[in-house]
Amino acid sequence: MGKRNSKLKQEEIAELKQRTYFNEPEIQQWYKGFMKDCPDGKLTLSGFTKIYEQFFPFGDPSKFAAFVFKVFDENKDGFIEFHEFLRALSVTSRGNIEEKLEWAFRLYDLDGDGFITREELLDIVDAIYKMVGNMVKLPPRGEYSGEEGKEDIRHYGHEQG
Ligand SMILES: [Ca+2]
Ligand SMILES: [Ca+2]
Repeated sequence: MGKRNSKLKQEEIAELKQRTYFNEPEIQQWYKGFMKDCPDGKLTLSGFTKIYEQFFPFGDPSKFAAFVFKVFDENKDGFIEFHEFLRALSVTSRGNIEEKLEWAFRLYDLDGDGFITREELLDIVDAIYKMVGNMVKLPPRGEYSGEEGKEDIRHYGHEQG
């Protein structure tokens, strides 16, 4: 039957155990899932973005997904290989506070120069807003004022007219 050999080698498992907080059954489990979604062992940016789209169906997560993709893709070859995937997962889910902060810093430091500038921060906030923007409910009528409210009313008017 299946042509492809989708088993991890023993030395790969040993290395992953050393470099992540996962044990062997967990590594095998994640590997199975990863290879199911990416049979060639490489997750592309568009595949990665699709995962985000499942979680944020009402927003546009493509910009944010591209930023996160860059942090996952440690060797910068344009793909997330399984070991990169698992390491990022390990840090973000089980890493200690320093590891998590370092990971977040790499995400926010978009050009990787070791500093987070105001522009980079704004870019991230913009990406997050695009991703979740449409899920954020407006406060009840009367509590908001200004342009946003007017904008909504105008759109409503157009739809009705
Ligand atoms: Ca890579
Ligand atoms: Ca920077």
